[in-house]
Amino acid sequence: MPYHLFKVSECIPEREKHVVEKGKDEEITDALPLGYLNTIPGTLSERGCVYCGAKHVIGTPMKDVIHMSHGPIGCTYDTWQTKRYISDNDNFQIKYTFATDVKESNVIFGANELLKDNIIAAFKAFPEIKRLTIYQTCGTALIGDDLESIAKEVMDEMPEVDIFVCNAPGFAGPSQSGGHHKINIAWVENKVGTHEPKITSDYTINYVGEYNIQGDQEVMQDYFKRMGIQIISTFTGNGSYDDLRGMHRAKLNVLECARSAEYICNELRKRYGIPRMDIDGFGFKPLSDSLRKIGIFFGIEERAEAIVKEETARWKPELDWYKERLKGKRVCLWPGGSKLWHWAHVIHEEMGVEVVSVYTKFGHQGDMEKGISRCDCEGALAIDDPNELESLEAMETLKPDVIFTGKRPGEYAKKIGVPYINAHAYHNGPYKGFEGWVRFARDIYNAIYSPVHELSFVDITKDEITEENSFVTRR
Ligand code: CFM
Repeated sequence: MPYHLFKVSECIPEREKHVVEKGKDEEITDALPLGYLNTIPGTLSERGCVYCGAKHVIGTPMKDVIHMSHGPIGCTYDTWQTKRYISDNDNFQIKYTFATDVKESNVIFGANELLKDNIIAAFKAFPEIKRLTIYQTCGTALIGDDLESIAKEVMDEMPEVDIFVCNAPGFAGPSQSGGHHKINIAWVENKVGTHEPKITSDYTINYVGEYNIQGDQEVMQDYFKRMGIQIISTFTGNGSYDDLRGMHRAKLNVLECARSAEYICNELRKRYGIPRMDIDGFGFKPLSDSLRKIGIFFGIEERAEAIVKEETARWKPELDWYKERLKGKRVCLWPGGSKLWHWAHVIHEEMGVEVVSVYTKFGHQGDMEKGISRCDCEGALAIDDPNELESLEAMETLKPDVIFTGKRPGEYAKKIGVPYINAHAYHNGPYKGFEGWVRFARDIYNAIYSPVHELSFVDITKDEITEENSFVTRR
């Protein structure tokens, strides 16, 4: 049912349609908040732009590549050393960031030459790297710079290098989700099929929609290897540019984040007949079922079963220890896209917490539908594309014990005494895999039970914590 709570909706009435309360006996589809529409001007959305989705979510986790942003330096600068998609290539892709640093005069006279000079300079500075990606930004898209022709010129002059062009300027859609789509299609269109991988197993997969956040990919890769499966490529965490050009040779696409990467799976199915299998590396039950499914596909179920048995025996007792202590704790589950439905049910089931609110920054309506259906708590608040005021008001009303969200909402949650877990880049991840799931439970436990939160919302130089001024003790 629609939920009229937010102060914001008094001045921006359209926002009201973006918030609902999970009702009793209600058809989920009748009760969805509006989702994945253009951001309403003036609401101060927390979404990322299309360029961000293309480059900073999907492009740059590729590990053996110079990733060049063609635009003003600010578009890429704040990712320098801040992203957490690590790699086994000495983290080259997060250690360095490259931009053409477009200035006013370039906007007037064009920046094609500037781009070419920068590409050549970057290859000279890192002679061991032979692959490069270029990302269009708003500014250079508006002045009409021709990235493809520059890439071609350089490749003609330097035959040992390969360049990928991504035309996904910030304004080209409602959020980062538009950029996911654009880079998926551009990669399959321009690069898949241009490199032949070496096949070493009968069981070959592409591991798709996995970004190696704090090592997720490496944890999952270990299970696949133990099953005798060859990973032709990972799209794109810890992934290699040339491996990703060979995606057409895999027998199965194993898809983790459908929100960001279902497009390339669907294209690979159409163009090369490779089936798509959706899996889930979060949580004991979803992960066990996923490994079994892959096992069944290749006729090697017993190998999956052996891993499930071994890992469950090793990690389940620890998970249960945390579950005992997290039972009934109230959680606001506020991620970006697909973690909403990957987590909504399983954190309740396996960690005992109650999800009192779900939100998504840029998820499509289907993501919200799955999120609400899997959320077990009657009356949970579902919010699409929230802003700071709405989030604050929701927290004041719901009084969660912890929120799972990003750095920006996380920081203001802390100010009102609500502990936060970084749902995007994690605290002490990886969170995927059996071992990762226990790490997640441990981080939640540490967040909730840390005494520091009792000090974070009062002026400790003046005030003493009392029943009245303590948000924590008030609960
Ligand atoms: Fe997929 Fe992601 Fe997510 Fe996403 Fe993201 Fe992310 Fe996310 Mo941050 S690809 S939709 S655009 S699972 S960066 S690794 S954590 S918002 S919920």
